[in-house]
Amino acid sequence: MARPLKIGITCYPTLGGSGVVATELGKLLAEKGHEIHFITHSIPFRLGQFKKNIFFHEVEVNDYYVFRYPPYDLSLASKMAQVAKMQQLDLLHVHYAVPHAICALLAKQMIGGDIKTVTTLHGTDITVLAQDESLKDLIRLAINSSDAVTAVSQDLINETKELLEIDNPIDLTYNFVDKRIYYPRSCANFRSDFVRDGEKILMHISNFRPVKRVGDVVDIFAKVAEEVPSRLLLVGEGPDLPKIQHKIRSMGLADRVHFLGKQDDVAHVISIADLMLLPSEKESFGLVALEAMACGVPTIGSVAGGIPELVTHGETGFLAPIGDTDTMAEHAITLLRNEAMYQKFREACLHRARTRFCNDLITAEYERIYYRVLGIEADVPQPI
Ligand code: GMT
Repeated sequence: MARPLKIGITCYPTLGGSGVVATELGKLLAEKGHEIHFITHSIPFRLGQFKKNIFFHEVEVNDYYVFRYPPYDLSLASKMAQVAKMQQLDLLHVHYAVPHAICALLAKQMIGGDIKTVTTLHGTDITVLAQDESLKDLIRLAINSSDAVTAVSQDLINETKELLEIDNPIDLTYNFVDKRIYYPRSCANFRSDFVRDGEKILMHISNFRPVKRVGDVVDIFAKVAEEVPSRLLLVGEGPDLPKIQHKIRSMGLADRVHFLGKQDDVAHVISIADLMLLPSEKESFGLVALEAMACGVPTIGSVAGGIPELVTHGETGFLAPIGDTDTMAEHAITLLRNEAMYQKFREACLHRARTRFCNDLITAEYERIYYRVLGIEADVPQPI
């Protein structure tokens, strides 16, 4: 086995799937003996308690009075360079291109090029930000300057190559869940807080941004609730929440919809659901659908972005064109009414999450990429 590595990880530590994936990856790599240095503006919220091989370096921003906007990006780049030098890092792995990949490039230049950089694209850094002409060239530069670039779905790779005219190879590394955390939890008590007499639970978890189309979630639920006694649980917070609350009231659904706000223990919360709804407009991967899959909960969603690579239509869930809430509701009703079919889907979900998207497999894929860019011969064993 090759020597353990010293890796700097930068991500958005306090929000979103990209921060979750980056933090969980760091924890898993540390368990495997690598030394992990998080270089972020605050402690990643999923980091948990003190762990061996994990270090945290806080980026402090200089807010001198002449600055209208304190230069976080410059402080980050300089912290990356400082930590890389002091800790003799082998590489910097940045999650989300903007601004992290550019900061990594700057850091590399500051220390004279003696470090490798890996950039993981997560979705909106390409599908939203790279559409902005003022950022496009910068993102292209960041990608072309990285020693390796990974993306969380084939769809995101295709979109990145097309939009930014990138010819360099991009590695496909799907997101993953830790099978020691994401599995069906027993939750009878918690479930009975929301439902009675065999009612079903439909759930949606997101940051309530327009791309999530939470209005469609409500429309799907309204159609399902006409046919199957059910409740809708909404988890998370975000800009569209007031609009959604208003929609729910005006459709007379208020007594059947529950708002849970932000939740930390996602595996427990998801385990009480019968179906996950993900009708997004854009979704490079859809981590929440994977978390649901690992807890045995099928997803009803749209065919946006990378969702079809994750959710197998007719096996681990059902997909329909974006905005086609009638078809999504029909699929949900079919599945909820047919117990044998539901159990088959549930088994398929558990199997797929444990085999194709498990932590051991994806962590090994990242390790192979690290050793490759460092030019180190390494035989990272393929997990069984
Ligand atoms: O979904 C979001 O708006 C948050 C965003 C993020 O940066 O955390 O999520 C993106 O990255 C996740 C982790 O790779 C993916 O699972 C999400 O699909 C992706 N979101 C979009 O593409 C909209």
